[in-house]
Amino acid sequence: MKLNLNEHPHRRFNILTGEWVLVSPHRTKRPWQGKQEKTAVENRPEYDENCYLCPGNTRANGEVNPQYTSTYSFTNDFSALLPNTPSTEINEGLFRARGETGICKVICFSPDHSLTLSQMEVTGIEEVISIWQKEYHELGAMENINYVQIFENKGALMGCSNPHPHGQIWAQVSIPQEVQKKCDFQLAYWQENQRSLLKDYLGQEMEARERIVIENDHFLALVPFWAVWPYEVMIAPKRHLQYIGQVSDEEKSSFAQIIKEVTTKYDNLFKTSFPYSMGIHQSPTDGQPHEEWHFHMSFYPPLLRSATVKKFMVGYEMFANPQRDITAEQAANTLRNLSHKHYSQHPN
Ligand code: H2U
Repeated sequence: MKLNLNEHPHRRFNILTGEWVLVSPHRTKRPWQGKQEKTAVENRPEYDENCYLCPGNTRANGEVNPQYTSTYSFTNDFSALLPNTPSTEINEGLFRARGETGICKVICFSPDHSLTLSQMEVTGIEEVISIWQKEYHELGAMENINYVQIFENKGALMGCSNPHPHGQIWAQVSIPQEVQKKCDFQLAYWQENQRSLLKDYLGQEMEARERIVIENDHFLALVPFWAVWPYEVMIAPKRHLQYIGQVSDEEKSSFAQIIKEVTTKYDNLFKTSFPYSMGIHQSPTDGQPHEEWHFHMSFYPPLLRSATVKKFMVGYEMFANPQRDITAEQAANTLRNLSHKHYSQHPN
């Protein structure tokens, strides 16, 4: 019997990490008697005098933010990584540890407290991309910074501490393990084929056209074949770019546009300010050429069925490997068919 990816339980391979996800499409009809949470209706002011990130306000450590009018970055007052940590090792039998140096920054996307990426103008998102480029360049040029991780936690559900539109950057001497996996798989493919693994994958997706959510002149947004989170999306450039600094001004506009459209579709899916963790994976800043790298941005959103019902990574996922019910193709189809106009402006 031929395997039918819409019916039969199967495993899918993540070509970037070497990990597998169990897909159980036959379970999508199972009854739900789980937790139902209440949706909080958010109506935020443009300025909040109690927000640590609004322009002109005093932060938790007593520093005052400038009256910034576009984006603003500062060193995290409670940084998880510090620049002056001893880089020595401890090897005591089976107890191993190593000092880790790094720098953590907070990036305010806009002075307007009420906005999220989906509600910002495309030109405002272009400014966010510009500050990511600048920070990647400046931090990456520093001694002992071999990787620059740009990310955003959005929504209280993801542990975000403040609704003001912002993200973070953690830059450090080690290459984090998620990134290292992608380094290894992309390098192996590059050495074997002299081509980019992710660019070849995007080519195959453009032929299949089953998982593409949005395509514009320079970027694709798709639900990866191996997606773990129900509505996971990857945004990647069509051109083989190793890092965000190589995005041209023309491409930046396409990038900003596709970020706005993906986040708008997300909000429209369950008519809520959609929570997610977003991260950009790109070439390390360790001085190596890294031609194998193809940069990409991934959104991992926890919601499954509604604004209140989320997917839990528990049980089998914790002890065996990730599992999903709705297929990547079903999720892509749902997202593709959603409006690219924000529901708050079109209540019906
Ligand atoms: P999250 O919302 O993703 O937690 O990010 C907010 C970061 O902002 C968090 O890491 C920092 C926190 O340490 N922060 C400051 O650096 N100064 C402040 O006054 C408040 C929050």
